Amino acid sequence: MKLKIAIQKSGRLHEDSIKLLKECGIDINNGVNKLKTEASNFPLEVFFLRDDDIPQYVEDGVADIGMVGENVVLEKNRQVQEVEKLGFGKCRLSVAVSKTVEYTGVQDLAGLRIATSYPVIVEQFLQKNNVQAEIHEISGSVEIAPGIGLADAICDLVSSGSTLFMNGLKEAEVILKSQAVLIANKGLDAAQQQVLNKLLFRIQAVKKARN
Ligand code: PRT
Ligand code: ZN
Repeated sequence: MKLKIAIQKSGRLHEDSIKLLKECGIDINNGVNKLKTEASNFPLEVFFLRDDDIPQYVEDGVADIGMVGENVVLEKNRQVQEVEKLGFGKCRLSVAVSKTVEYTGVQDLAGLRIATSYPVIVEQFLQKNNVQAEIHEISGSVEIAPGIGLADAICDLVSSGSTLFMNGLKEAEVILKSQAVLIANKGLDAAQQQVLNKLLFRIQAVKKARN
């Protein structure tokens, strides 16, 4: 039996995911454009996927576990369990407004058009705060929406803040602090759970050594 893990195929989490597995002593040869590969010294099969697809694959059991941003896990709202925070891919999901407007609090968002790729999380945030606003779902380049008149505010991932700054925006509300997490299918059998525990033990040791 091999445990199947899904990691990002390319993008911001790809290298850190591979690096973590390597530091766990797991040898994987990740040739370019490969869809999957096997570890040579650990019962692990690695699938390379788009991050957005990882929660569903793990819910469906196509993959048993996965490494993905907490922001994606919450947005996709799939039935998976979060097993461990991985300490990389750290960012904030924040609402930003034009730097020229005075922002005093969440009620200032009432009636605004908010552009985001995270409609589910933003909707939950607005409801929790009893604010009525219009959510415009767009899939990329969210930060240019206010500048072209498409929205009054945005909600997007922020790390250094330089993208917001370059687009004349400022961070108004932090909705979520996110990092990469290890998620698992909820119905793992005993053998799968045993391999997961072994992997988890190593991940925790790597995390400890990094601190
Ligand atoms: O192709 P695929 O669908 O797999 O990848 P993707 O393009 O959807 O995601 P990718 O690779 O951009 O990001 C993967 C994950 O990295 C995200 O889901 C987050 O969990 C995490 N992460 C950490 C970030 C950032 N930091 C980040 N800064 N994801 C995106 N950004 C973007 C942000 O959207 C904005 O455009 O970087 C820009 C802001 O950065 P600063 O430094 O200018 O603030
Ligand atoms: Zn994605």
